[in-house]
Amino acid sequence: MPDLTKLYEVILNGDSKSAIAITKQALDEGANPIEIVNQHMIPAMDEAGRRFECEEYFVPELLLAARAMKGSLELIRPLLAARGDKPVGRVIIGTVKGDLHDIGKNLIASMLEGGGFEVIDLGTDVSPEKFVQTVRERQPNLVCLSALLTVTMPSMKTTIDALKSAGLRDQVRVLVGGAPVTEQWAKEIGADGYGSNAAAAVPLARSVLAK
Ligand code: B12
Repeated sequence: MPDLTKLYEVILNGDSKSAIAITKQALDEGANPIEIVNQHMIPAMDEAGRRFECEEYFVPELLLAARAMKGSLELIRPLLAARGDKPVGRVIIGTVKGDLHDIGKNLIASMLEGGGFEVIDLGTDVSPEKFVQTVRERQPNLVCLSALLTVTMPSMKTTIDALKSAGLRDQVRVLVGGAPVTEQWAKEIGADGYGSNAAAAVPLARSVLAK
């Protein structure tokens, strides 16, 4: 088994090539994909964020770290998303308007796919109008909104309000998440649930749909 603490270091240093090589070797040798993500990859991104806050890192370093993380995740995603035939529900997911962060959103999408959901991923910087249009066209059971910036959190409320104005709010459950998002915020904006991490996403999605 490769030294996975090295994965943390190479992601933090933005070394995609090494990140992919270590991840591949670890998976080949039977490492648990979720543990690789939670114990080594996410802590590396948290440290990159801390350094950014202290002005030790700037946007280029964040971008390199994100690229290294995404390279590793490409290998892990198919393992999270392996599922059976019959979808248990349809989900529309996206990062809200103004926000370009998609690593966490992609992880949630993979976990939901792995949990048997059909996932329609609208990407990043998704306008309320786009969510409304897709809900109308695709009739999902669940809408998942992600935001990583305090300044884009209000876009979650705007999106929920747009679903209400379009008369679609009663047809779907809405889940919200992302580093600055809280349970309290979810209640304030009228979401049906809040999840703090990828592991919580599937049980949360199932439980809100069962209500
Ligand atoms: C990587 C990164 C970037 C990359 C993003 C690349 C990409 N493709 O995603 C780049 C370089 C582009 C970037 C840009 C910026 N960033 Co940035 N970024 C980060 C960083 C370091 C990591 C984010 C990440 O990927 N984490 C790992 C993933 C796995 O975690 P996650 O996203 O939180 O997701 C998990 C949970 O939150 C949850 N979840 C997420 N979504 C959802 C949805 C649902 C429904 C559920 C249930 C759960 C859920 O589950 C996920 C998995 O466990 C964070 C710091 C941090 N620690 O968060 C800063 C951070 C978010 N960025 C920040 C800032 C300020 C910016 C910029 C404004 C910088 C600038 N001056 O340009 C720009 C904004 C660009 C924009 N318009 O969006 C600040 C935000 C501060 C704030 N409170 O608003 C942070 C916190 C850094 C800091 N400490 O200051 N960034």
